[in-house]
Amino acid sequence: MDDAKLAAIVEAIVRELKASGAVQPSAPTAAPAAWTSSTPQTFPARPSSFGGSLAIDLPDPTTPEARLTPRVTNAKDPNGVRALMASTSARIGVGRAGPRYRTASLLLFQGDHAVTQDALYRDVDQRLLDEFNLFTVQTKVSNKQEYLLRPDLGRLLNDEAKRTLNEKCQKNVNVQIVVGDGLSAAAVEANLRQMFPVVRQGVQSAGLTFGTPFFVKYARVGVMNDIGEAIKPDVVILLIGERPGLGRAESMSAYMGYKPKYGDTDADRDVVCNIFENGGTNPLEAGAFVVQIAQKMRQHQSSGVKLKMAK
Ligand code: B12
Repeated sequence: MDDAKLAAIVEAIVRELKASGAVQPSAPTAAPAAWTSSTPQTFPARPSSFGGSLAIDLPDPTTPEARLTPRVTNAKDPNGVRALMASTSARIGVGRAGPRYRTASLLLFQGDHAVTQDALYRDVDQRLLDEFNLFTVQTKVSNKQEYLLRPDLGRLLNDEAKRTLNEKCQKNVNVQIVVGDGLSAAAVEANLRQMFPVVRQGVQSAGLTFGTPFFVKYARVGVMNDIGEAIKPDVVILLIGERPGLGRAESMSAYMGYKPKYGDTDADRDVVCNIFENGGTNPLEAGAFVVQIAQKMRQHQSSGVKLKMAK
């Protein structure tokens, strides 16, 4: 369906909703105050691309206040419920409406799900890649849909990528850093700026050679093998977006391997995971940590399970 048809359908639905009184056309109002479950409000109208403006009589379920509002009715210890909710990102204290979720819980769930979809389907901002002079090569995947359906293709560089790496990259380096989109563009955007310079500086001040960095589009972890074969580095560090959790899209991992080659599996790799600020592995610390691991890999000439056995 093309955009014009879609717009016409949406416009018709909006007209119907307005006619039925389900949504009210209105002029913009002041910004909403903090929301609590007991204070129904009308929210400022957003300009609509269909002419006029809409006010949907629902509070934003994703604000910190809304997230931490207990939905349990008649709790014996309301403050206790609040404290428990504040102590975890798990969805607790959601209460119920009969056998179902309350509308606010359902909307929050859907809002968080949308965040994960955005992170997954979006491309990493080209300006960020330019900032670090990362040129792009691609796996054998040709679009996002295929990326999701064919993880095997995301583990293989396409022929052009192999030629490009051969032309542009320094070979036989001590440490090769690679950035991959993986399952979250948001994760790369949230952490690369902090982590990349720490790794580069750490590698260089350890007296090791730092390979020509690049970006792999539609990357899976296993693509490290092809990279190892193409560049022959001692250690590959692949910074890649992790599968987003509900509402948490900015978590990045550093997967690492010693002299990765065809046939290597995850048993030959190590991972520093959950890299994000405020609650995860801080990206600056993660940068220093992966340099240490790279040094250990070189020292013991192994990675993954073999490295664990060697230590
Ligand atoms: C999906 C997932 C899996 C899936 C992978 C299936 C698949 N083909 O995608 C399954 C369920 C098989 C799995 C298994 C394991 N996993 Co896992 N997994 C994850 C998860 C939720 C997301 C990973 C991701 O997004 N990767 C990025 C995408 C782009 O990679 P991908 O190419 O699509 O998939 C590869 C990686 O996910 C990799 N992988 C997955 N888990 C692990 C663990 C290790 C140690 C390594 C080296 C690789 C690896 O395997 C996939 C195939 O190559 C993370 C959580 C997180 N916060 O990252 C945990 C996570 C990475 N897994 C973890 C662990 C411990 C394991 C197991 C060792 C558990 C066990 N005791 O059996 C096994 C090891 C499996 C292996 N491959 O050797 C830990 C790693 C902790 C650490 N720092 O060592 C994490 C961080 C979860 C956690 N918080 O504890 N895992």
